[in-house]
Amino acid sequence: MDNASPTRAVLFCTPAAPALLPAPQQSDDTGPRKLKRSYILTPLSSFSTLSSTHSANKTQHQKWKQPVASVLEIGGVKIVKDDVVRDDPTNNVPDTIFSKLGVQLHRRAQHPIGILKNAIYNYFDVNYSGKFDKFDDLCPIVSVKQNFDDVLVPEDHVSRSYNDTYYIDPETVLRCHTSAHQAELLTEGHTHFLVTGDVYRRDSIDSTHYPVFHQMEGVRVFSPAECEASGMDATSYAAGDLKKCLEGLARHLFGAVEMRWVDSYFPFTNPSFELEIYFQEKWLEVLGCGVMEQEILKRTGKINNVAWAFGLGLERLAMVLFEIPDIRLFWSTDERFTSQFSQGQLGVKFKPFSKFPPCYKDMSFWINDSFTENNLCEVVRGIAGDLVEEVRLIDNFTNKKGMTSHCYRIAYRSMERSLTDEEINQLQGNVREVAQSKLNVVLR
Ligand code: FA5
Ligand code: MG
Repeated sequence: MDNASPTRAVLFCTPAAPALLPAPQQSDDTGPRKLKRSYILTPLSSFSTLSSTHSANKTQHQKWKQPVASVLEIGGVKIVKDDVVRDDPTNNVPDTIFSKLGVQLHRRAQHPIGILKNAIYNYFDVNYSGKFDKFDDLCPIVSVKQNFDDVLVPEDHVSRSYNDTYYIDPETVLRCHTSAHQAELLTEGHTHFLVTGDVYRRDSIDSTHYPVFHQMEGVRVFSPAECEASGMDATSYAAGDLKKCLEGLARHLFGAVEMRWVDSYFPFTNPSFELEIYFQEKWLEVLGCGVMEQEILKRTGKINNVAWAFGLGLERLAMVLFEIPDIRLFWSTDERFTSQFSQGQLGVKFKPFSKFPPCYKDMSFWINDSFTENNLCEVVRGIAGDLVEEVRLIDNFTNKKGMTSHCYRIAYRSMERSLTDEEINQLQGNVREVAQSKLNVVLR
């Protein structure tokens, strides 16, 4: 999964091996942050009550929130809010996340995510003469089996924890990747397909991470005859074809751009790779991919085949393509953002309409064994919504008594207006209060 996320990095990432570029520099996603965490594997009670009582949006900042309907329909499935957001220890879906269900930015032809999706579809249509079946309306509520078991994610894998994934109940989650649909589509007999959808993760907060984002999954199954005709070993053939396909896609989208392949690890592919693009002076991970594990093919009735699969991070690609500096902007309904993009237009570069200064607030506290950064981020998002730009650990020490202190720097910034001191102090006050009461940390 995304190795930028400290929670997932430990299991999903192996050291970098550059292919397209020499002299790898450390990517933003592979820094020391990945080592600093311990994980809780038990359910946390829902933060939904936090977000409703302390939300900044409840006061004067309605603009930042999409309206929350209580019944939605996605792909013909009716979704009732009370079934998704419940005050129950096995449910950790907050209101703020429910409000994103059904928005489907990827199905809006004028939105950067929709424009990008269509450009990728176009690449596949042209290069594979319409062979790839496309799905972009599959329901994001999936079973634990679909999301994890079917793609061979081990029972004790960190991504299954309540700290990383939004659970509706112990058997049902908001999909954390579009790979959740691989097995069902293979079983239905599809051999070339693209699945686009919104995915959900409890994650850190910064300009390239958001708890809801969009992925596009691609799968291509080769017949035994195709592999034989290549004269190569089947896995090398599929891996070579995969890289060629994705490098072609990158050229189609970006023309010349600095990129590099990095060896990686996913439970569902072997070998596995990630592609990084140089953006805003850092290496940005934009996709994961690899040769599908035989076991997945076997279980779906394909015994003599080889396949490749990839999962693209659409926001990350769109940030590079349109020069969008902050991932929160994708959710902006401000006309100064939305009016800059039109259907089919790939060459547009986003013009920042204003740059308001960030306001930083530090917060130090003694942690306990169950403290996690994702839980803190969930508290901060529940209170400040999209007014929070970044939550960063800036100091960490353990005293002689074995007590560990963390200091987090929270950056507040609206992309649309100036925030008043009073407003920020109130947000920070709420964050401190709720961190203390819900996370049981001891403020210093
Ligand atoms: C996966 O989700 C795999 N399912 C991808 C895959 C599919 C691998 C098929 C092999 C075969 P990962 O967690 O790395 O991998 O996420 C894929 C991409 O999603 C990342 O490269 C990144 O571009 C994007 N991404 C991950 N987390 C976030 C986030 N919080 N916000 C925005 N984009 C994200
Ligand atoms: Mg990754």
